[in-house]
Amino acid sequence: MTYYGCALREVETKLQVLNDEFKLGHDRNPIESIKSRIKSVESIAKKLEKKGITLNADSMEENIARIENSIFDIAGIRVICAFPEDIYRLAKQLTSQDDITLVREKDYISSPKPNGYRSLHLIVEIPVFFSTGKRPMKVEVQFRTIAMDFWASLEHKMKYKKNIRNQDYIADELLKCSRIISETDYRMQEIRWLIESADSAE
Ligand code: 0O2
Repeated sequence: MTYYGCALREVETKLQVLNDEFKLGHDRNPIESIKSRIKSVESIAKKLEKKGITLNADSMEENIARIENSIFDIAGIRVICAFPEDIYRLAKQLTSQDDITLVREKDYISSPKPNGYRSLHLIVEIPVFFSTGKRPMKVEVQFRTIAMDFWASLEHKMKYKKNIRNQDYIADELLKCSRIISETDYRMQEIRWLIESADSAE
């Protein structure tokens, strides 16, 4: 877990550098906030169970390798951006750095989940230098806009509520809201372009 904490800090610093650099040239921050978390042991155990992976009680090293090869989001960073274009630019700038390897990409913005969930998920691998040597570590980076984050947080809370009445109606409303939110994100982006082009014409 300590190793994963170190990997999180490395990736978070890279994102903060990109944010500061963009602010210099464009006078605005593309990143609204960054949240990091290490998956709890209980959540790791649940995910292993869901994937049907059992651990071997004899060998600790074998178990760690099994976990690391099947769960890629033990270290997770959520990057909340102002606009959709910021998400894709930051993702490209991060993954094109030569010490970062892109392991997997799931674009739930261009192809949202059937329930309306939208986010860009990257699994990246970064080398972390310890006294014993270099260790490649995987980190999941989730990029989403403020509006997508608002939707995902509410939907996540509701998922854990038991015995909800009108489940179908709620699911339908969530899907509709997800579409409205996406449309608003792109309209706000266009408004920003209009303001910027008016600025440069002055
Ligand atoms: P937590 O508590 O957020 O960590 P895989 O990594 O491929 O084995 P999966 O689930 O296929 O597993 O990965 P995927 O699709 O990249 O999604 C993983 C994470 O995305 C989830 O982590 C959630 O954080 C988020 N997510 C995915 N789908 C939804 C959704 O429909 N609603 C919301 N609110 N969040 C979603 P965990 O491990 O489920 O939980």
